[in-house]
Amino acid sequence: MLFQNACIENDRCLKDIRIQDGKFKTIAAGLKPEAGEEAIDLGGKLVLPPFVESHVHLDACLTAGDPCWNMSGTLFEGIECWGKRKDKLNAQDIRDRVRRCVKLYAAHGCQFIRTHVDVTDPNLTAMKTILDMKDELADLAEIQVVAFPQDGILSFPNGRDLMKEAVKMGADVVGAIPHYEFTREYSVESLNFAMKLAADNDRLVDVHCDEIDDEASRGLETLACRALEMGMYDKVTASHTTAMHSYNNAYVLKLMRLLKLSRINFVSNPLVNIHLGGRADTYPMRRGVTRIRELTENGLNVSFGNDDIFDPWYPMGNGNMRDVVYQGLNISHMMGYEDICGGYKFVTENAAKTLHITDHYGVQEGKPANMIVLDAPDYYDALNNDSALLYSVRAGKVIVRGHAAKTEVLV
Ligand code: 17E
Ligand code: FE2
Repeated sequence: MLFQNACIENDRCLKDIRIQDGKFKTIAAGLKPEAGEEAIDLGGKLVLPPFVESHVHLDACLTAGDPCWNMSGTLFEGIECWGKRKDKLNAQDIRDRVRRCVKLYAAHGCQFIRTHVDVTDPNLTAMKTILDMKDELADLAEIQVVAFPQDGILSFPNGRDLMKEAVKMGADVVGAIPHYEFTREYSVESLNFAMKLAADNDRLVDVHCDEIDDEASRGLETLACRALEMGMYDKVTASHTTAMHSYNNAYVLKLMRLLKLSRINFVSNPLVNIHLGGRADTYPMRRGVTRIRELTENGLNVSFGNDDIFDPWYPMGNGNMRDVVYQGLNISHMMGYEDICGGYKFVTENAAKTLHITDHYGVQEGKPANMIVLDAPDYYDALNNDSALLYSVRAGKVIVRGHAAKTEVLV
């Protein structure tokens, strides 16, 4: 199969992409279809590697309002609502919602998903079910599962054992939630526990870290310090880090040295962080989004996630990665020309680094033929117009075919 005249990642020198046996065979200018080869002329449309969702809670997806709506818009009321919904979880309910949600992502060109799954459930129903679904969803997306202790590791009965059990069952990544533990001591101990569990079992780490507008929430320094001392480096990810928005600059100056040495990844969830953040403020009202620009300028790897798709924490979401980029760039004052053109990297290569999938990710010869085509000449235009997805190709097969939206002005 041959895709002709592709603008690969904003490159104005158009290329042709030959796919064979599920892989990118040749990427070069001037390729001609061979006898019997299907050819599609893209006419200069934008080709990107597929989008990567680096942070979402699939176990809770599509449950907003069931059994109650989050009226205050706080993280804590979200956790309360989810606690009530958790009682009703069963395998069929999870399977239906997760499949629908992964299809929503697929329809928007997303083929790789890291999902946090709550393990503060003595039955581990969601963990079992979602691990079980990985194979059957593989045609649509590669799913990576985080053992996420929503109610805490030390602050929840048998929290440590549930984490260990989830890892034994096959969770790919170890989570933690230091800012939600009962005490600062528990917070530190929970991070030590999570890091050791990951190191002992050769797993990645992704912590819900300091997701609170409390400038005294300092889980991040502990996490980064352990990542450095244990040589875990970029196997470790700090999600949210919204407290960093409220840290004083003198502290951030000192902290940045450790962060750079630690080489950990960051995930920001711009839509959800601004929605849940600042809820205890009057005016001025904080944004509650981590220091995306500063981290990026210091060479740290930052990606963006949706966090929620229509659930107790966020009442919207349809799997469109464009929205998180648009919101993320706006909130973090990254609206310079170059920032906008390169904005897709927050949901492509940066996220791929966080998930440790770069060995099989990217539009490059020899790699699995996974790519998307957007109805735009470049990413600036795609972002501004929320351009339609024309194709999503996975393992050399077109799995989604889209069409340009058409509106006519009649006067
Ligand atoms: N749980 C949590 O602790 N924080 C979040 N942002 C979500 C769930 C979505
Ligand atoms: Fe989250």
